[in-house]
Amino acid sequence: MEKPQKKKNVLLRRPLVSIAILLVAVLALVLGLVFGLRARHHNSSGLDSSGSDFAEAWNQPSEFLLSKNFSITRTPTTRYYEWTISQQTIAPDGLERPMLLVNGMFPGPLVEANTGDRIVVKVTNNIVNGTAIHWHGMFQNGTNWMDGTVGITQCPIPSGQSFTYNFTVPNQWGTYWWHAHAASQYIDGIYGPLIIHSPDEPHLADYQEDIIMMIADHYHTDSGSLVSWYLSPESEGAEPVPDSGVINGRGTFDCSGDAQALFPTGNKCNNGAPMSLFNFKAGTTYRVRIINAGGFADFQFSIDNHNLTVIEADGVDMQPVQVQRLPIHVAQRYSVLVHANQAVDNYWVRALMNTNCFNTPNPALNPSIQAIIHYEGAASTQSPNSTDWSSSAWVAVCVDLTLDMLKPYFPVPVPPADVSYHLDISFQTISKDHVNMGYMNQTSWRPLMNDSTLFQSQRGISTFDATSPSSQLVIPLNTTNGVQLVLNNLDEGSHPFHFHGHVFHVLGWGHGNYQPGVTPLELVNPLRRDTITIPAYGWTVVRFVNDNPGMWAMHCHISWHSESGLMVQFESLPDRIRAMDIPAEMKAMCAASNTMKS
Ligand SMILES: *[C@@H]1O[C@H](CO)[C@@H](O)[C@H](O)[C@H]1NC(C)=O
Ligand SMILES: *[C@@H]1O[C@H](CO)[C@@H](O)[C@H](O)[C@H]1NC(C)=O
Ligand SMILES: *[C@@H]1O[C@H](CO)[C@@H](O)[C@H](O)[C@H]1NC(C)=O
Ligand SMILES: *[C@@H]1O[C@H](CO)[C@@H](O)[C@H](O)[C@H]1NC(C)=O
Ligand SMILES: *[C@@H]1O[C@H](CO)[C@@H](O)[C@H](O)[C@H]1NC(C)=O
Ligand SMILES: *[C@@H]1O[C@H](CO)[C@@H](O)[C@H](O)[C@H]1NC(C)=O
Ligand SMILES: *[C@@H]1O[C@H](CO)[C@@H](O)[C@H](O)[C@H]1NC(C)=O
Ligand SMILES: *[C@@H]1O[C@H](CO)[C@@H](O)[C@H](O)[C@H]1NC(C)=O
Ligand SMILES: *[C@@H]1O[C@H](CO)[C@@H](O)[C@H](O)[C@H]1NC(C)=O
Ligand SMILES: *[C@@H]1O[C@H](CO)[C@@H](O)[C@H](O)[C@H]1NC(C)=O
Ligand SMILES: [Cu+2]
Repeated sequence: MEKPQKKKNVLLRRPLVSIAILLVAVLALVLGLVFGLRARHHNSSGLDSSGSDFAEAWNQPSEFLLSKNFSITRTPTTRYYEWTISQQTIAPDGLERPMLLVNGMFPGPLVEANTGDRIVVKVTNNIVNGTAIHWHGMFQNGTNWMDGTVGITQCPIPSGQSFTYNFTVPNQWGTYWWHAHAASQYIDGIYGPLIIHSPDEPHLADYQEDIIMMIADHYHTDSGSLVSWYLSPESEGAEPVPDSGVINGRGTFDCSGDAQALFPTGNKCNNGAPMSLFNFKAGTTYRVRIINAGGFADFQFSIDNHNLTVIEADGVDMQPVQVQRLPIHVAQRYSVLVHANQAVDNYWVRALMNTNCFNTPNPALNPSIQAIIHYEGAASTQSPNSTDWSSSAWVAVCVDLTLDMLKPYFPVPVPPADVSYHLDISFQTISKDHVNMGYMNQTSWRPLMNDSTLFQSQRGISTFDATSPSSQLVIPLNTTNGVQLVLNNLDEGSHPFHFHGHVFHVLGWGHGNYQPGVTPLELVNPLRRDTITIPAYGWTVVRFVNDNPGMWAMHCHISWHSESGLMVQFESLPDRIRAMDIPAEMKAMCAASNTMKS
């Protein structure tokens, strides 16, 4: 066995573009033979109809305009949902492709609840592969097995079977989302918003309307094929670059042009695919919940002529801060207040992909993903002629807003660190097969196929011995106090790291290696959130309280990177894990689940 070789430079990750294009073309050809039903679109009636003259505009799912009728209360309720996951051919950006959808919808259905409620979702799996649904940002305190993470908290729900997720939300509110956490499946469409309300939200009185904008990159090839390519020598470590993007499931793609060569003529492509449209009333203040549900791209979000006032990040209320352009990386969420204080007209919503952070260009990609804001009373046939904010606000690198900008509304004391761990994030090429894989220290994660580390921990299995080669880097945490993590990114790309079951205090980030004692850490009311971008060749120091028993994943949320191994697990309070009463049916799913089909 040869020693793993550190990736040396940028060049190492540059692929032979021609091979990539050829491969994509072949895949598209194969997939192009598949045709099926069109997705059932969300019911968009009941919206203000004044925008209906936009021949091409698409009224986004009506449930994404949060209903005024939803009662925000302290009285607990159980919210029931029944979902069926199936494969269907739809054309989110005009080009048809098979996608994986919940109840035929893209994005999937809204989950909406109050703090204190119970959420019960019966998931029926009608696709060929096993699946699981993760409730992104939910603490799952006492119900770690409901976290929906394949190989870590459960085995996949086998094809043809159902599983019911059942958990409470006792102490959090804000903007979350749900998505498949089995291989790269969510990239193929299995995602939707998860909104928790509370009468205790500090900004509740500051807006009249509450709407969701889910932005995501979009690929024309199914993610399983893209992962196979990415984790092969051909990619030379360069991630698949999106073909387009969507806002609430809608985007546009130029079917003519050079791109045509990439797609078989049999693949139906509609050049006039409609964009999402949002009706605004002059004088109204909107809470816009922006969710990056994509797999790879970091976006810069803006609305022409309208300032954005950030009031929430990842479910944590923020002191209001005004921006014109908001960087949002994969899996992050923000709420912004938008005051409809401009002339009655039409305006562009812009989600610009930061293509600087891609290794290779995709000539077919228009990185400006757009939607329309239509003021009531404006001409309803004329496309917006508004212009983008000046480029001065553009940030060329893929990093978050600076820490001084994001100050939590409710301070929480930073716990003293009982223990501190240092983890290196890197990509390394194993000489034997020349595949560039993601590593947390010297471990590249692979999911257990017929078991989960949670179940192993419960059985008292200590496979997490650093001396034995393993695809699982599991850090046991016995302390009930604070844990500090120093995350050093040795890679040329930035990585949006998500921690399941927690928000972390973000004490600092910067470029180069973290030098203890040199860069001061912020210990007074630092940012708290569940997904933080670790800068390229940079570091981030976080702290969290280890008060939530379970096996918790912490991983890069770029789907290609988690699939290539950028994942570590924390085994929080092992004694409490042993005492957990995990439903027997979950263990039963492991027996049947060793079946990922292609
Ligand atoms: C769509 O919504 C309208 C108004 O809420 C309702 O009357 C109609 O039955 C719905 N249609 C479908 C297909 O659900
Ligand atoms: C809200 O409730 C009222 C009264 O029950 C009903 O008429 C209206 O259609 C509801 N609106 C929505 C958006 O559901
Ligand atoms: C989890 O629950 C325990 C009580 O069982 C509580 O002490 C702790 O603060 C909770 N943590 C979170 C993150 O909800
Ligand atoms: C959800 O869990 C609660 C608490 O364990 C239980 O009482 C309830 O029956 C469960 N609901 C379903 C539908 O399984
Ligand atoms: C099923 O899973 C395999 C292995 O991950 C993957 O290659 C394949 O594309 C998946 N099939 C579908 C339809 O998602
Ligand atoms: C945006 O904010 C700036 C700075 O506060 C202010 O000067 C400007 O008038 C605002 N623009 C709009 C359209 O509200
Ligand atoms: C769009 O063009 C019209 C006609 O020239 C002009 O009156 C209007 O102000 C423009 N709107 C914006 C947002 O620039
Ligand atoms: C990860 O590797 C670094 C550098 O070798 C080492 O200092 C650190 O202790 C390792 N972390 C863990 C959790 O093993
Ligand atoms: C899981 O599969 C592996 C090999 O595929 C096998 O060695 C192991 O016994 C299986 N474990 C269980 C619990 O079925
Ligand atoms: C954590 O506690 C377990 C017993 O509950 C013990 O076996 C283990 O050594 C402890 N680990 C550490 C790092 O203290
Ligand atoms: Cu990453």
